[in-house]
Amino acid sequence: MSVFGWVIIHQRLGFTFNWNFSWADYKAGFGSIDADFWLGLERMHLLTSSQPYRLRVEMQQKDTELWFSAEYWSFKIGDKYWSFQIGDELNDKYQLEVSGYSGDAGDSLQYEGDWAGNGWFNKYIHNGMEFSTFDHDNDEVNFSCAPYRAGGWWYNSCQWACLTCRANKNEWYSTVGYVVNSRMMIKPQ
Ligand SMILES: [Ca+2]
Repeated sequence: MSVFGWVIIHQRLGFTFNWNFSWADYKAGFGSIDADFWLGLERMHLLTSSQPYRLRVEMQQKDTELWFSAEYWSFKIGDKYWSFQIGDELNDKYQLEVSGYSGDAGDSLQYEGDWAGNGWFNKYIHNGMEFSTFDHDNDEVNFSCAPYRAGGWWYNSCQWACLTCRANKNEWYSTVGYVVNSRMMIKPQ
């Protein structure tokens, strides 16, 4: 579904939906467009590898119910080997590539800091991460983030932002914090 050229790729309405789906489900998509929804990684990849897309993320802060947004001028799913034109599920695990942030939500997909003071710089950057689900661990820690967070996502170690995680891990940590409702949408540049 698209609204004024924006294609909805993710929608979350509260905490009743269980996002803990398999790799095959995240690949194919699930849910319904008027409720909780995931377009599917393969379609995201096919769209964003056919022409340049931008990404808009809208999220409602849990405590205040205020809405915030983040836009990325460039958004691609899976093009690690694009120059060889074989980028796909098999080779790049639906790797996330975003750049060109603007907005009032904070750039939580590219947080490079060391919030815990333990030297874990760059351990929370989602940009460049492969996708992980409970049955496909492609994250950067020695355990598996997805089953622990109860949702598939582009985890690093594990996350600074996640919009498919269980209630007390569903967050856009820079500026917004915990998120109750969210949408991700893309549009050709
Ligand atoms: Ca792991």
